[in-house]
Parts: sequence; structure tokens; C-alpha cells
Amino acid sequence: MDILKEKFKLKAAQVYKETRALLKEHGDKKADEVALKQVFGGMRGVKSMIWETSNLDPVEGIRFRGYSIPQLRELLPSMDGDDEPMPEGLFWLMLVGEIPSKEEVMWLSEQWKQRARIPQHTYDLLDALPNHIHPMAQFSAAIVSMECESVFSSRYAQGMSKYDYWDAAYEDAMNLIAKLPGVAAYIYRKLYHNNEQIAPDTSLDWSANYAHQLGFEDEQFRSLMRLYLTIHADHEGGNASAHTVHLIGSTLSSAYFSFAGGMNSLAGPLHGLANQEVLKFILEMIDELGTDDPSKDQIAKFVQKTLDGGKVIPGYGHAVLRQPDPRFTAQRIFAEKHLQHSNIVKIVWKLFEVVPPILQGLGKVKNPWPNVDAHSGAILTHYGLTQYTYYTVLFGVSRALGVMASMCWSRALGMPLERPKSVTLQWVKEFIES
Ligand code: HAX
Repeated sequence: MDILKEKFKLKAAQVYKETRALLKEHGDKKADEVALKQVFGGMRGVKSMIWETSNLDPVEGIRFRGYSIPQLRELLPSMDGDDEPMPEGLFWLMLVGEIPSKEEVMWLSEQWKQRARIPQHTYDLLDALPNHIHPMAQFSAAIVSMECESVFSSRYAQGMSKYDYWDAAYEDAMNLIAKLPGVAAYIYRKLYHNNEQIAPDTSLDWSANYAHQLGFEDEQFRSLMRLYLTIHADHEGGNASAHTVHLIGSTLSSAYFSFAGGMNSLAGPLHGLANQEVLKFILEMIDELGTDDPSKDQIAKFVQKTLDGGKVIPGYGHAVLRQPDPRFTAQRIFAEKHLQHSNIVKIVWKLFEVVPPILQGLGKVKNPWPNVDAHSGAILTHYGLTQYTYYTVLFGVSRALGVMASMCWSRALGMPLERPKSVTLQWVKEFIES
């Protein structure tokens, strides 16, 4: 058994025992009450799921196993010559709750290289899809096409005991994460570089190899990828993509089916697709104003016009956060260090000054501050990754880390089929009357 699996096995066995005992003694205690506005309002704030890998505080933002993003930037191992964390380290932390050593992280990176083989029929499927199909649809289709590789599905068909689910889930998580950059890069090269594919470089870590297969060799871009793939990995369990993975997974669907579903959810403009929408919004603004150095006043008018058109300002607002997203701040710190003179980055910073007071003025927006998607597109564009319809695929590759680590935990703790209760409007009326 490999070193990470062994650690996970020991930890999971202990937590399984603890949670069973806890539920036996306290299972009937009320964790929450639900108001009608939550029943109608997208279940905001309803406590209904266990998600060990990260937790979101409305003011402070995300913590992964208790660590904030600035702490992770300090504590997680980095590649020599880089000061951004390696996402391999975050996966390790999320899975077993310990900050790994550099040696452990390099072992994990090596594991993912060994597990990265993609079936030929997945390439054939992608080649057969016309290029006008959105990259996220191609990504999702490619992931489902690899389902035949699921260790969980195959062992289940052979009659696996439920006490071994965690083991098969771990194998699927590791394999799927290993394969994703290759699949994602293939889609990029197919769509935007005439299907001229780049072979993986096995001397590189997970993020740098992804950058290499996309066609970017710049050290700064590699560093950006490590940061990007770390900060997008997880945002507790209630966000739409994570929750979708959890829901599908609760039927004992494999990691491949579950993750593809999560990606379909991430592809919505109110969720992960917002990163593409932000860049589209900025480019439309540049086009309409005829300058890539607009004044704050010009920006304010464009923002107002967007709102008057009955549209949202992409990259702003959040269902949970009530402060600027620390993932936005992490990207801003990166940009301040490397890209101070980029006009498109400066527009992001001006939007940060202009948009919040306008949204506050509407009197209904609960969080007027930027979220993770407000910054990423401008940075990627600066380095030459200009094809914004691809941006959500990058997000998806990262999101695999959190949802797969969580899926391992769901299997280890024997989480049941998810099945909340719905009610009819008639029930609501009768409930109010009673
Ligand atoms: N621009 C304009 N109006 C906004 C807004 C924004 N950025 N954010 C919220 N509002 C509006 C809502 O549309 C809603 O209006 P109605 O009452 O007329 O329907 C009102 O303000 C109250 O919404 P809320 O309670 O503040 O926000 P929700 O929890 O309902 O929604 C969203 C959160 C993220 C969906 C929302 O802020 C939004 O649409 N933002 C723009 C899209 C975006 O950036 N999404 C990415 C979010 C982060 C993420 O998941 N990344 O992957």
C-alpha cells in the first residue's frame, strides 16, 4: 500500500469510529432550523453535509483543513526557485490533514505522472467533437468517456464489500486527478492550436506539466499555474460543483460520473463560468470605450449600463462570502509582484474600486465584493492564454483536488444516499395557515 493511502486508511478508520460513536450519542440533536426563505432561497446556510477538506467563513474566507491561503503560501512545499505552493501539497493536506514534506509532495507528483495515461477512445471522442462545442462540454464528455477506467465501478461489479469502498475511491481519485491535465490540455490544443498536441514532460510537476502541454514554458506562468490550481481546489461542500459531485457520488456513482456532473455545474455563469464572463465583460468594455486604459468614471458608466440591461456584474458577489475573496487577493498579490504594468490587470483593480459602491447602492446585493473569478482572466490573458471560453476548464482541473479528496472521505465514512425533502406550494400555504 502506498504511503498516502496508508495514512488515509489509518486516519479514516479512526474518524469512522469517532463519528459512529458521536452519532449514537448525539444523533438526535438539532444542527439547524430552516426558514421558509431558505426553502425558497437556494438552501442558503442550511447545515446538511459533512465536508472535511475545507470550510468557508463569510468574513475570513476559505480555510483548508484550518489553514488560510496566506498560511498555505508559507507552509506548503514549493518547487525550487518558486515561492507559490504546489497543489500536490494541498491535496495531501486535504486528504489526511497534515502539511506534507517536500519529499512527500514530490512522491505524489511522481505518482500522478505514472497514473496519467488517457485511453485512446477519449482522444478519438474529442477529435470527433466539432470545435464549436464549448470546452467545458468537451471536458465533461471526455471525463465520462474515461469511466470505463473506474476502479470503483469495476470492483463494485465484482462484489466489493462496503468496507473497501474507501480503497477503490482513493484509486479513482488519484487516477482521475492524474489524467485531467492531459485531457484538458488536449482540448486546448485541439480548439486553439490546430490539434497540434504537445507530449507530456515527465520531468515536470503536475502544474508545470499542464502548462507545458498547453504550450506555455514561461517560469512565471508555471508559478501562476501552481497558485491557480491551489486556490481553486475547494470551497467547502455547499458550492454547486462540489455539492453536485457529492450528490452524484452518494448514489455510489463512480468518481468519473460524479466529477463530470460537477463540471457541468461549474459550467454555469453564476458559478465557475464567471471567469470567462469577466474577461468577456472587460473586453466588451475596452471595445465600447475604445481604450484599454479607461477612467473610473467611464468604467462606472459601463457597469451601470450592464446593470440597467438586467445583467449581473460577473466576478462580483457571493452566496456565502461577505468580504473580498481571499482567492482574489492572492491573485492580486501575484499580479502586483509580476504584472504591475499590465493595462488589463489595472482594469481589474479599477473595477475593484468602482463596482462595490455601485452594487451597494442597489440595496439588495448581499456581497458587493470581488470573488475568485474577478481576477484570473486578466492574468491569464497577460501571459497569452487569451481564449477565455477555456478558463473554466482550468478551474475544473483544480476543483478535482478538493472534491476527490472529499469523495474519499465520503466513502470512508459510509455516507448514505443524499435525499433531502421537497415540498409543494400547497404544503407551504397549509403550513403558514397552521
Ligand atoms: N451583479 C448584479 N446583481 C447582483 C450581483 C452582481 N454581481 N450579485 C448579486 N446580485 C443581485 C442578485 O442577482 C439578486 O437580485 P434579485 O433579487 O433581483 O434576483 C440580489 O442581488 C441578491 O443576491 P445575493 O443574495 O446577494 O446573491 P446570491 O447569493 O443570490 O447569488 C451570486 C450569489 C454569486 C450568484 C451572485 O452574486 C452573482 O450572480 N454574481 C455574479 C456572477 C459571479 O460572479 N459568479 C461567481 C461566484 C463565485 C463562484 O462560484 N465562482 O466560481
